[in-house]
Amino acid sequence: MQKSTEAVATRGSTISLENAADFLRDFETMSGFGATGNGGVDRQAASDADVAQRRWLADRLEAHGLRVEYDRIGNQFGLLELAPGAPYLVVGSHMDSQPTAGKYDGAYGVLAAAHAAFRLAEQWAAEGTVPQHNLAVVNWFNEEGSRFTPSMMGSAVYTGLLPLEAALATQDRTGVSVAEALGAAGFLGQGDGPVAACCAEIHIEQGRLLENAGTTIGLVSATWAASKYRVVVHGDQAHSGATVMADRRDALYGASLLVVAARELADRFPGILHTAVGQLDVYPNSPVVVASRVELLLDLRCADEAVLAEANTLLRERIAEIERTSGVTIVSELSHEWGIDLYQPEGVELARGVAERLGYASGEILTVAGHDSTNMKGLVPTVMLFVPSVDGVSHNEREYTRDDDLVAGLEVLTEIVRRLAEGALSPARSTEGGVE
Ligand code: HGY
Ligand code: MN
Ligand code: MN
Repeated sequence: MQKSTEAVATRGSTISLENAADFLRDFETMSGFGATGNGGVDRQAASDADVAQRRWLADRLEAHGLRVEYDRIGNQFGLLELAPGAPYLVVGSHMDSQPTAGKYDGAYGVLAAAHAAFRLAEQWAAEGTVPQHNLAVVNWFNEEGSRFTPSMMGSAVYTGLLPLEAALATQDRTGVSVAEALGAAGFLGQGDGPVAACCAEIHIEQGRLLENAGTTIGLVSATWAASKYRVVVHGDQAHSGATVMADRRDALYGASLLVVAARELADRFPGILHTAVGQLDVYPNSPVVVASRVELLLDLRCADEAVLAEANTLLRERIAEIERTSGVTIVSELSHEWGIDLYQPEGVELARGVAERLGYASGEILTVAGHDSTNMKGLVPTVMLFVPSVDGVSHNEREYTRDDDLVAGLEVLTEIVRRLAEGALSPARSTEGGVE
């Protein structure tokens, strides 16, 4: 059900017309950072555009009384501390983007979290309410993993899934490390960041299920599993004309067979296995030379862990076959993986109840993409929400979500943040301040 921004903003909810307009104005400003001119953005982690947008966000957070700090891996937090010493509801997403990508992916969730905090700070002050948890609006560092791999880096370090030293030492393709990039921008903080009691994230779906179902709010119940490989195909440099075919060990030919093999795997398990090779570097990449080395990143996503295991086995078998037939040597390293872990069902039910009370059609959905909440749900109770993506387009300048849906998501997130901060998913705090 699509409701106009007017309808959202006037029906006794936490979002007034003015709030909606304020949010959309901020979103317009935010979309100017790294704007590509075709409606998209290019603001990769710790790039000049990412630095500029982070500084803009810090100003907006401080203007609303939130204290801004950065942890050891550059995660940016806006802290609203109303209950001294209490743990935090960490709510937000990421502002970094893929190259020439969409302006909604991640950024929407950070701004919605900030505006939810702005609204609730006002309301709690007016009511004299001290919530059980403090609020930490978060802009996770390097969720996209385009400049520095792996993806979801900042939340992986925060949750202990990735060692800090390894993350800081990671270099981009020009040899600049995460530590150098963050240090130069002044975002290399101290400490581990706020202690989390629970987490929430809202994000565009990046698929077409919500749009097809006419559903406004996606209640994310689990993540598709993922296996991501870094592969190096080794061949032998040779003259592309003079060298007879039988003498060639063509690394680009071997890599090409692997790209096709990945796609054929997806065709073998239609609808539940997605595969792609998104990055490929050829050496020496010269017109009259047979390539001696190709490095590529191969990505498998699957709705069934047994099928993913079978696909990984089939992939290994195909790699061995390609080595035999093309004379290359293929070295593959599983560089990032996660399973089909559930989001806490009580969080899904909380979100369902809020969406229903606010009059939005909602439905359970799996996320195929990974998110920072993918990491956080293993640490604390986490609620993950989607709003529709028009035509399911994402990681593309044509990425688009309607204003009405953005504001609807903001309204639902604000109410969920209120309930989580007031202890909806946490053990009740006893009057002596302990936990019953
Ligand atoms: O890897 C992912 O799915 C996310 O987009 N970083
Ligand atoms: Mn994202
Ligand atoms: Mn993304």
